[in-house]
Amino acid sequence: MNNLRRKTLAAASAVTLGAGLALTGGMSPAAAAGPETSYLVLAPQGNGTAKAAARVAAADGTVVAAYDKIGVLIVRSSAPDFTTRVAGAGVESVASTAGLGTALDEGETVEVPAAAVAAATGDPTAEPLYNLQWDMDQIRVPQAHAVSGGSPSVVVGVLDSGISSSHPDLASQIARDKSASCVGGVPNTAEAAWNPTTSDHGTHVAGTIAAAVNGVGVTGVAPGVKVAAVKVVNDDGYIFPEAAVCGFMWAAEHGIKLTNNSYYIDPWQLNCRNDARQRPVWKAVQRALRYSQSQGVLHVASAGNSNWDLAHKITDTGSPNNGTPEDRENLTNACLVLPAEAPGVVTVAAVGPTGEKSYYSSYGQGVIDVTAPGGDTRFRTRGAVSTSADGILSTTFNTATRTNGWGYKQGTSMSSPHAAGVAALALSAHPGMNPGQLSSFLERTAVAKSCPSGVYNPVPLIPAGPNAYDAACSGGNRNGFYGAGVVDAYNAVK
Ligand SMILES: [Ca+2]
Ligand SMILES: [Ca+2]
Repeated sequence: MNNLRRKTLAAASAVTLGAGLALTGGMSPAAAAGPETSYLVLAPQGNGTAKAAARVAAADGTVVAAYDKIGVLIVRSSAPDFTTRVAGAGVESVASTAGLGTALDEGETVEVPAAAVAAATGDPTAEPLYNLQWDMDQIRVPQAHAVSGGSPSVVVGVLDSGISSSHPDLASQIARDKSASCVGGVPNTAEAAWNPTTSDHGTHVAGTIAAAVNGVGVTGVAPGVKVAAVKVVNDDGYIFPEAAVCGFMWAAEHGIKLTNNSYYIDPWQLNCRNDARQRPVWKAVQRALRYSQSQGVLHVASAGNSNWDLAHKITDTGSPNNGTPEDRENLTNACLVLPAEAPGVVTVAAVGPTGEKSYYSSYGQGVIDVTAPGGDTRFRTRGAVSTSADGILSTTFNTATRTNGWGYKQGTSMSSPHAAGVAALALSAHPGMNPGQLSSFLERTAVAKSCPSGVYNPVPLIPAGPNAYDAACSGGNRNGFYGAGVVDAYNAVK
């Protein structure tokens, strides 16, 4: 169902792009016959993009963004034969990004009524909704805040669907001068551009990282730090590669030392490095990540909600549920979930209120680095019904009524920002750590958790297919379910 919806939305998106074609000059009549498509054009690294840009123009393409430092051009063209025409000296590779978008796995939001305003005390446990924030107790946020709630010089880039800048728990927390929309691959710093449109996913993520201790609503893991809205999700819920590249480069060039990435490639649209059409996407993302890491940025990413063993993809024999099963035999570990599986990225799994792996959380020995609370609304009834209070409570924005509020969501989308928040506390307490040091510190201060014995299935009553949520954990102190362990806010600052 989800996949069908995503494909439908992708088609709708292409139509919209085509409608914008009339505004673009320089098209020959023949070229204008095709729908406008976005491309990543990679130049050989280290030689600039001038030659590639000239080839793009000659092939009836328009450069909409040039990332010279990594040799990547974001291009739009309606020329049906653009890919073949642009090839030549100065162009290393080219890929259409159509169909390679990533979609947020957005669960339903369960809103709660706004609570009465209480006096701000600086104590997170005094926040009106704190008694619903089991996640903060689990990773020892109150104990951490007795030492430090973080430094305002630390800015966490929230690569997501935007942040509501009018939210009473977030308005004071946003680094507006470091916020932008990267939708389309080009930064747009207008405040309206980086506010939410059709999704409040980013608003929820931002609240987990840094909701204020202000006597209103909830607390974030690191209320003393700032968040930057870096909008990469388009109105259909897709993150196209050019938006992600733009977001990584934006962070690198705006002093953002940490980013949270609660999105992932659709399981049927993995970026396979051994696929000629997808390899340029992998390379462009890899170049942007490497460059940003060289500028001191640590990226934290969600592992995904497919209960997938990411270490053994070839054994995954599931098919797309839209009626077009695909041969999964060729999906080896050459195919990566991006950015979660890119080198140097902190890969985060999820646990529920009991501290056990969330039923949906993907896993994998050697892939998961740490885990964090993401909620598990099914374990309590063994899958029979959903219990929203076992999700993660954070800030919300109702996109229908355009009103701010608080509500529950669950997913590795929610666990990743807990890890990013702890990393932000760590960087506040121990400034100057480079991305590798910070990543190691996050792992070292996590609380190790052993594998459960035998086959794990926390929700046996979910009738979603044979063994839908079975999972096998392997490894010792560091293992496939929990990585180095559950992040710990107090250990990060004490
Ligand atoms: Ca608050
Ligand atoms: Ca990793």
